[in-house]
Amino acid sequence: MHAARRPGQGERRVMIELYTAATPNGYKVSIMLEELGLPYRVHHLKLAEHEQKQDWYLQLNPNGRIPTIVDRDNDDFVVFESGAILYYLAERRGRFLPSDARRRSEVLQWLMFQIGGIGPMQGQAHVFYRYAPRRIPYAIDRYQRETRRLYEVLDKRLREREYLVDELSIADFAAYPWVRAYRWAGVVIDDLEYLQRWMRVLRARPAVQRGLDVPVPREQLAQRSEQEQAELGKRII
Ligand SMILES: N[C@@H](CCC(=O)N[C@@H](CS)C(=O)NCC(=O)O)C(=O)O
Repeated sequence: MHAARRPGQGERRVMIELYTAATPNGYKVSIMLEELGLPYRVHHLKLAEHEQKQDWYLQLNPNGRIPTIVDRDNDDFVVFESGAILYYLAERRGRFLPSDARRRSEVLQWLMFQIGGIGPMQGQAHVFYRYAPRRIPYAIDRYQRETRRLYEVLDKRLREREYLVDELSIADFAAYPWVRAYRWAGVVIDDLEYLQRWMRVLRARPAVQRGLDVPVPREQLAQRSEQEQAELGKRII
């Protein structure tokens, strides 16, 4: 329900301001907002132009990265760090985070597995495989192998479950935008049958589809060649 995209349809009151870009950490939050059906306004930060390092933004997010939200319905409360944002929104709306203490802990375990594992490792795979000024085979191999190992942990977990923790949760929304970028990391998943099934289930959700079009429609992103995409990445880091 992303207010900025629907100017002609009678402005809905904005509840959440979302500062984001077309990256996995950004998609986690746009997917969550679409799943919740909350009215939000998108602020697209041009990472390659380092808008995320400007003073006004650092006051919202001292880490100078996306995503960040401002909750207009909670005295303009600011939340940064994608995992903390997912958790905050889940608590506020009472969705995608079970109330039962053990289930809730399981969701947090898998959420943190993504935040502390898949994100950093796959992020470095992207850097060394796509953006580094010189090719360092040890680094490429190290981060691709670690990303693949983490995917195998997910695959094993998903063998007996449709979602990471029985019901769809913020743990799925956190992991999916990263895993779907496996090709960009140069990781092969052909034999990870359960991981692929889980990706198909998530991809089939209309709200996930809408979330992936924020802040730039995917058809527009698809017009960029791999080389153009890599050039943009190089300017960010
Ligand atoms: N731990 C942070 C990581 C955020 C992050 O690394 N965001 C990237 C995009 S996916 C970014 O803003 N990069 C711009 C930069 O490094 O300046 C989170 O989960 O929110």
